[in-house]
Amino acid sequence: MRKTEIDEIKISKAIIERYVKDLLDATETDVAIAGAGPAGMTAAYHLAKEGVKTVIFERKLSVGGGMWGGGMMFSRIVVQDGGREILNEFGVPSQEYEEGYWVADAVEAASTIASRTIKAGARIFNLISVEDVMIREGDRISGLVLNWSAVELANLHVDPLTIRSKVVVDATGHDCEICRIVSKKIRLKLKTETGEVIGEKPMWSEIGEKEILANTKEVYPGLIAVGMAANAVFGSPRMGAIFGGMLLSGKKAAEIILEGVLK
Ligand code: 48F
Repeated sequence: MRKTEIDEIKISKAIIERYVKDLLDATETDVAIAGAGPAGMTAAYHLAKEGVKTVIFERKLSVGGGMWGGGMMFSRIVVQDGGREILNEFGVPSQEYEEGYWVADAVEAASTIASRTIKAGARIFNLISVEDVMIREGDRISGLVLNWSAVELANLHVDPLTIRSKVVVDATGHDCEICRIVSKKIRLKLKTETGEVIGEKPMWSEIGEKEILANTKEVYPGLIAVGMAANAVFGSPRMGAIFGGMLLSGKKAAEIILEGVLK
């Protein structure tokens, strides 16, 4: 075994240098995703697996979004047959409760999906919030404007930095924050019925899960909505602690990007 003296300065330099190297590398990427919930991570996994340079920025300390807590802090999630296939792909075990209702451990699901996403080659930066978008080429989202979440939390007046990407994915969940930013700054231009964020409807799991795949699409040139953000921007219901739609939506977003925008 190598005998190494522990030097605090070396530790600091190692952390700073490696982090900055990775962050610099992320300043020009194929796909930039806001939010590391189940939908954002599933999209990133399927993109990275195909060799697409993919970066996720997550506001919180932890990744996994609303998955950890299952339903009302009972940390189990339910998926249907289609969602189970994706859990299987990730290597997350599930048990059939009743026909078509598969139950998985929320902590195992969130941690495994995160691990597989990173191992597939996607980079996740936690503690960074997306506060704006960059628009170029006549009207196309072409990057994200970032700041430390600590800056946001402390309400400090600190200017952000920007990264460039060919495609941006709004995976921010119920608040569909990126769509709201675009809607606020460029009025009546989203590809929704009203041109604005319609907002999610009350709980209806059946319809919410059905509509999420149709809602997973380009909502503004260069901006794809995924997961709960897709239902929120297009005005579909929420669905509660059933997560199949989130996983399927993430996979569909990756397919749209692979087949369309990046071709
Ligand atoms: O909320 P979240 O888990 O979204 P999702 O992947 O899944 C939704 C389900 O969890 C649940 C549901 C199931 O039926 O309805 O709600 O669509 O994950 C969204 C992530 O985005 C982060 C947020 O912290 C969370 O981890 N986030 C939100 N806004 C920003 C952000 C932002 N502006 N910048 C960076 N991260």
